[in-house]
Parts: sequence; structure tokens; C-alpha cells
Amino acid sequence: MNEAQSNIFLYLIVFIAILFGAIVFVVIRSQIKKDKKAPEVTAGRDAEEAVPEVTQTKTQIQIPVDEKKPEAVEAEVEPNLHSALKKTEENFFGRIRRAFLNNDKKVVLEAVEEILYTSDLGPGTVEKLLSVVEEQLSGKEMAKIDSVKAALRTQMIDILSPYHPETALEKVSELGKRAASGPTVLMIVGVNGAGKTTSIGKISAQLASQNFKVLVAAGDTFRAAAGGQLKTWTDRAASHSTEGGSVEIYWPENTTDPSAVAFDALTKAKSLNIDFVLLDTAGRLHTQSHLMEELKKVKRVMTKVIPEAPHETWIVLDANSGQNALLQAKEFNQALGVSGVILTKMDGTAKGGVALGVVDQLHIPVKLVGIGEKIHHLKSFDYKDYVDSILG
Ligand SMILES: Nc1nc2c(ncn2[C@@H]2O[C@H](COP(=O)(O)OP(=O)(O)OP(=O)(O)O)[C@@H](O)[C@H]2O)c(=O)[nH]1
Ligand SMILES: [Mg+2]
Repeated sequence: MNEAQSNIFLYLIVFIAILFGAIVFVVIRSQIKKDKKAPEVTAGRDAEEAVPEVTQTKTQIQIPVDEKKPEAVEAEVEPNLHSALKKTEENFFGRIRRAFLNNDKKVVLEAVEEILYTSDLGPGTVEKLLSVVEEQLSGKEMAKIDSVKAALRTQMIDILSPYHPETALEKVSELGKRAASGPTVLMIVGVNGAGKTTSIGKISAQLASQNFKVLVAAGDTFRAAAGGQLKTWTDRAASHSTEGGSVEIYWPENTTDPSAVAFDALTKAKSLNIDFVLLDTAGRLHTQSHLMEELKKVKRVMTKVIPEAPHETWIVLDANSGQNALLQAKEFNQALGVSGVILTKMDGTAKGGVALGVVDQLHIPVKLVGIGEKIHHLKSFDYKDYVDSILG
């Protein structure tokens, strides 16, 4: 091998070495890159897999229970008049508020008129409230919604205040006339399914928890299951008695005459030193004149035992029946002289405005409001709270 040949051979070796070095460099570099990426990829996959795993684990440690918690808490939140009237507020003042977003007074007035007429208030009451809104719109400027609200509030308070105590009376025993001595008799009337029996159960529980002795008379001799339903309620109510309080039921078998039940119950109540007698009656339509006559007779018969009885006659009205509730109250009042209203099922109805109509047109006070199905879901009517609730 001459010198030229050995130079070429040397260059070839150097070239191969460089090429080999370059290949090794590239391989190592790519390996390093891979290694760098590898943990990320793994972490990513791990993370991806971890999500279901974690979820699964959480599920195993009863996350569903955690998820249910808010619901459970919500279910336990005690209703009050304000929460019960949420839908009424939306249906009434919520719509008025939206009507006032319009700048055309004529359009606003028309909208308000429609809202009022569809709010179960009754025509007379609608006119009173409408004139308040008209007055607000009579100025040059577009009326401010806050001043409309204040004016409506004043008008509503004017309607309700003459018939209700300034501050709501907490005790159910103070809501009506009391007997000077002997039993005070409350007669509970109303159409089918309004909530008479349920309300009697709730009232009994309150009275018994305030140390009173209560006798509940099963005057619904018409419906087969009525006595049993009343018994369930009186048992429930009895469990709320204080030591001095009690709840008993007078439920004679095979009696079909409600007057006889009322007569015997009052006689028994007198002899047992009962404080309150609550008389349940069968539901009836205000249009069924023979059944209205039956109630008149029950009332008459009671005076033979206690001349002032019943001390109070309360009609139970289902708030959902809207304007029909007004008609019911009117007819029962004409037949019996109703002294108070128990407005039930205020929870969940958008028709709570009916209280205003009843008071305005019939001048009968609302004594109690039903805001749920549980035994303590009956509250004294607080008219200011009511007005503030429906005006939001
Ligand atoms: N949500 C709600 N339900 C109520 C209220 N008051 C009564 N109820 C329900 O209304 C239904 C009828 O109640 P009852 O007490 O049986 O009515 P009633 O007037 O005695 O019915 P009759 O004896 O058939 O005429 C029942 O399912 C009650 O739970 C209330 O304030 N709110
Ligand atoms: Mg009943």
C-alpha cells in the first residue's frame, strides 16, 4: 500500500467513524427524548386512568351520599309563608315587574290589567289595585317599579288590616272567640278534599302542646274511611301533648247522622271538662243545598247542648281553587255565618292571591294557612308577612 492508498484508507476510516458517531448520537438523542417523554406519557395515561379510578374510589366511599346531601338538606328546610308564596310572587308581582320594563304606559297598563285579572283576586279587588297602578302611571315620567310596589303594598295592607290583628297571634287558642266557661267549639267546614281533616289534626296538635284538652268529633259520617283518617291524625296530634294536654276522638260506630255525633260529642266534652271541641264535617259542594241544610241542622243541634256553640265556624279553602274558593266562602258564609278561613296548600300554588279577595269581598279574616302536609305545617296568618311575600 503506497502513501496515497493509505491516506485514502485513513480518510475512509475517519469518514466511517464520523458516520458511526453521528448515528450513535442520533440514536442516543432520540432515546433521551423518549425517556424524557416517557414519564409524561405514563403520567398522562395514569392520570387518565386515575380519573375513573378516583371516581370509582370516590363512588366506593359513597360520593353519591355526598351528592345527595344538598337534596336531603333542602328537603329538611322548613317551609314558611314566604317560601310557600314564591310561585304566587312570581305569578303576580314578578309579572308586574316585567311589564314595567316597557316604556309605553298604555302597554304597561294593559299588561298589568291582565295580570291582575288572572291573579285570582276577584273583580272588586282587582279594581282597587288597578287604580293604584293607574295613579302611579298618571305622572309625566314612567313610574318607578319601587313606587308601584310601595303603593300596592299600602293598598293591600288597607284591605287586610281591618280584619286581622296588628301582630299575628302565635297561639291557635287565641285566634277565635273562647267560651267563658266549658268547651269552646270549632266547626270546620268546606268542600271535598280542601284539607279539613288534616287541618283539624294540625290544630289539635298545637292545642294539646299548649296544655289544652281537645276532643275531636268525627262528624264526617258520609265517607267510609273518614273516621279512620281522623283517628290517625288525632293519634299523631296526641303525641304532641304536654302533660296537661290531651287529644281524644269521639267516633261512634254505625252513626250516619252528623247532628247526633255533634250533640253527643258536646255532651261528652262538657262532662269531661274538655277545653276545645273540633268538629270535622263531610266535604260538600257549596251548590248542594240539601247538604248545606244538613250543616245548618248540625249547627242548630249543638246550641241545645252549648247555646253559644259553635264559637267559631271556619271554612277550609284550598288555595289552588283560586276564584272558586271565593264562591265557596260566599255560599258557606251565607248558609252558616263563617267566622274564619283556613287557607290550605299555599305551598306550591301560584294562586295565593285568593286570600286578598276573600278578605276584601267577604270581610272574613284568614286565621291559619297550611303550608305543607306535616303536622306543624299550619301557621297563624300574618297579613304583613303575606303582603311582603307576594310583592317579593
Ligand atoms: N301540600 C299541602 N297539602 C295539604 C295541606 N292541607 C291538606 N293537604 C292535603 O290535602 C289532601 C286532602 O286533605 P283532607 O284533610 O283529607 O281534606 P278534607 O277536606 O278532610 O277532605 P274530605 O273529608 O274528603 O272532604 C290530603 O292529601 C292532605 O295531605 C297543605 O296545607 N299543604
Ligand atoms: Mg275529611
